[in-house]
Amino acid sequence: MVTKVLIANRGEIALRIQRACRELGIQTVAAHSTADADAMHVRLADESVCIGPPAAAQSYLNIPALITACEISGADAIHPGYGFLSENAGFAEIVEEHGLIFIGPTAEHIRQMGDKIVAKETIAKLGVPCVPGSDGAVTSLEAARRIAGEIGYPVLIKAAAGGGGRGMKVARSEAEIDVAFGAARSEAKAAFGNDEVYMEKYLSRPRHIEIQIFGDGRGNAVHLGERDCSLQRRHQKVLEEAPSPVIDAETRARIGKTCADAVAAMGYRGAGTIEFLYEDGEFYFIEMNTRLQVEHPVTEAIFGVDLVREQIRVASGLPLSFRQEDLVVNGHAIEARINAESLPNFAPSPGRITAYHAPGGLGVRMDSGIYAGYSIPPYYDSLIGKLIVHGADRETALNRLARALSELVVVGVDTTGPLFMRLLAEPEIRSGEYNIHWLEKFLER
Ligand code: MV4
Repeated sequence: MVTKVLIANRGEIALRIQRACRELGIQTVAAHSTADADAMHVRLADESVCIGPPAAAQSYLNIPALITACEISGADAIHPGYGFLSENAGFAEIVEEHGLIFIGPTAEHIRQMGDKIVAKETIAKLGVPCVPGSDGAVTSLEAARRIAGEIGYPVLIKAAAGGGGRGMKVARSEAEIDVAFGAARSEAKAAFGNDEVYMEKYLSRPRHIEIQIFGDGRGNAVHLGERDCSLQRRHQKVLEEAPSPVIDAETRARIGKTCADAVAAMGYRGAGTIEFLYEDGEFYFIEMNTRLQVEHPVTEAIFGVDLVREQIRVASGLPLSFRQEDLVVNGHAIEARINAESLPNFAPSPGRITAYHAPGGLGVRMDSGIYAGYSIPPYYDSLIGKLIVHGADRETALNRLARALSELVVVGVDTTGPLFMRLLAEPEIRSGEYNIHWLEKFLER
């Protein structure tokens, strides 16, 4: 087992990783920027090392500083959390070249899934259903027009280096293909320095359903069901739940097995998420994420497992502590992302928190690094906490979320907390009848 983990992240996820380490008897090192010297995870860590100034490029993304911090502190492993360097194959490679353990998949698997064309080709070959589309990259307007004609309009042009919705363009008819293709390529070039694009049939009203998988790196893998992450705004998830209101046990077992078998065949190590669009009862693969995700706690709640613990175990060469047959869904969980943002525009709201009270009680988990007197720095993501509720069924979880929200107090900055009370009053949220466009339409009214 690793003995000392350097946490190359901040905020609630740094604290989350630290908690798993402490329960395993592993020492922790908080690598932090100057802006995060007062952060809760830094205060609670066994050791801390300042790795640079506030700008992420000079601190949380500063690879030499992180490697040096391991050398100074004697850390033998790095947990990257999510965002920052978590899906940077070059970083994973450098970590290993320095004799350290990267708590995540191999650099090769990260690289493979980072290229969305390679990812789709790899995953399709392993029997996972994909969105109909181009066979690889689309390199000319003529090819784009021909392929769009074959798959049928509307089509979506996506960046190979993309993900998370950047560099995507819809063409609703042949008249739009020229502009869409050109715009997708130039946006991709500007955003990623790579203008390679591919094409898919555009699904007009899908849900976003993702399957949590876990591999031991030795050809064994399990799935931990799905999360429904359809409630998003500008490609930022707002509320996630598990299980999905529209997936039954038989469907979960079938798509779950397809995913687990695929990643087992790859020899995948660690946590991963296979993202699907789900429309008219069919799953269509879109991307695979090779990191721990923000919304992992809803999966932890319904399966009663600690995913960070498992990440550390498999990175240390230990087997997974559960088998597929041990993984049984228990009840329903919902996560509400609490961002320091002002409604209705979701404008960042950094500043000093003067008072804070976290909700608690049965089935309530608040993952946050904030405290009364803490100043939220303006340099990073606005996520300041995640409120996760768990209950025997969806109705219980929804009511528990309302109850927990009524206890949450954050004074000094605005948060997205009040949004969830309004969402919980919506009949389509109560019934689970929403898709990826529902939230943005709701926010327009
Ligand atoms: C799609 C799609 C419709 N059809 N692909 C957006 C982010 C990226 N991960 C994939 N995305 C989409 N891909 C096809 N073929 C619609 C989206 C999409 C979306 C997906 C998930 C959650 C929210 C979304 C919001 C807008 C568009």
